[in-house]
Amino acid sequence: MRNIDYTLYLVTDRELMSCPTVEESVERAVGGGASVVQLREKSCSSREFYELAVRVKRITAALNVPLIINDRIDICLAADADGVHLGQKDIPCAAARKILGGDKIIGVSAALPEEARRAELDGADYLGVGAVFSTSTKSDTRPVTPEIIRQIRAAVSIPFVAIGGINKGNISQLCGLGINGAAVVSAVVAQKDIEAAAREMRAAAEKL
Ligand code: TZP
Ligand code: MG
Repeated sequence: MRNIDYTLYLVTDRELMSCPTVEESVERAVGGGASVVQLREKSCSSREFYELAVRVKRITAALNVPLIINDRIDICLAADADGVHLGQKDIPCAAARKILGGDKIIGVSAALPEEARRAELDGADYLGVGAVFSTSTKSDTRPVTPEIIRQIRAAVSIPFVAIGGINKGNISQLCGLGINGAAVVSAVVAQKDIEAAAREMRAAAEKL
């Protein structure tokens, strides 16, 4: 799957979501305009992760948005998801590319220009750059300033999404930095009306 629209990149979170199931949170967010979905599970078993990925894949395929699996290449392949997202402590991008072949999307987290450059050289399709604002959703984040975002933009030609604490009140601060989209967790899935929140964030992300 190529030519991905990264404008509003939704990351799931079962702890934070305002509705009973991950599937429902995904359906509503995509209904409101999320253009990519990353399934991020931090504590369920591999079996549960796989089964959930299969169910979510049915939804994202029907709605025509790519499904990215956080960390787990095996689950990406087994559930035939569209790609995987790797942090700096996960399996290296070049090794993942060998396993996945050329067709799956690989995203890499980067907080420094040299990490971004390395990921591009190793075959990453996109980057997740953050944390651009402070966030309580993830504990071990590194701060990424607007200056670092500019340096990353200059260092690579692959698309990147900004992540970390982005909400409707601060997203406009990211305009003009060359970012291809906004990745969000709480600004969408934790809101009472997930679809309306996604719609609002989508409209703002289109102005990046
Ligand atoms: N990676 C860097 S920050 C972050 C992740 C998964 C959490 C972003 O969550 P929120 O709620 O959008 O701040
Ligand atoms: Mg990871």
